Amino acid sequence: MANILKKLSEMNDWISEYYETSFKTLGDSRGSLIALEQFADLPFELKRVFFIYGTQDGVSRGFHAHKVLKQVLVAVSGSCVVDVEKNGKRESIKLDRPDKAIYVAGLVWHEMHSFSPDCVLISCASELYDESDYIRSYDDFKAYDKRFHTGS
Ligand code: T46
Repeated sequence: MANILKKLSEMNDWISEYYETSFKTLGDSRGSLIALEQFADLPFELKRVFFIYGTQDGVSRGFHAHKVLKQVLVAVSGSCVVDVEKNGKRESIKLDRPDKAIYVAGLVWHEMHSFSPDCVLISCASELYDESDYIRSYDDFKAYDKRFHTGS
């Protein structure tokens, strides 16, 4: 475990975090357009895009952290709330505009809830799908998070 944590720590050293971000909207009389380019708007090489939609009323999703994967989440339609937790601090961020997003690095616990019926939540991700990158146990996440921050 120590070796894995050292590697994760090195890989995530300056990006192991989350933050709100916004995209430049290109618009004219016809309407709006947002373009996302890797490295410019997404702080990583883009390897996968997936979207969540048709979420049933009262459903919450997520409940995991990733070891390595980084992603940018944006509700291109409707709204939802993303709870993020890192280093013992938990925050709720509402995504309700196509130009508002959250960057979520590895080792950040995240839960999504309060989906509006028309919500389409898009994730631009830095990795291909790999179940072994998921930390789905909250207790395991707390152990990773504690060791990541204390180094022990
Ligand atoms: C994340 C949040 C924001 C695949 O086979 N390929 C994929 O690319 C994805 C994303 C999922 N799956 C499978 C894995 C599960 O059997 O689809 C099923 C549902 O995935 P999951 O329960 O992980 O969905 P969420 O909404 O809890 O989490 C998803 C992403 O999996 C995750 O990476 O960060 O959205």
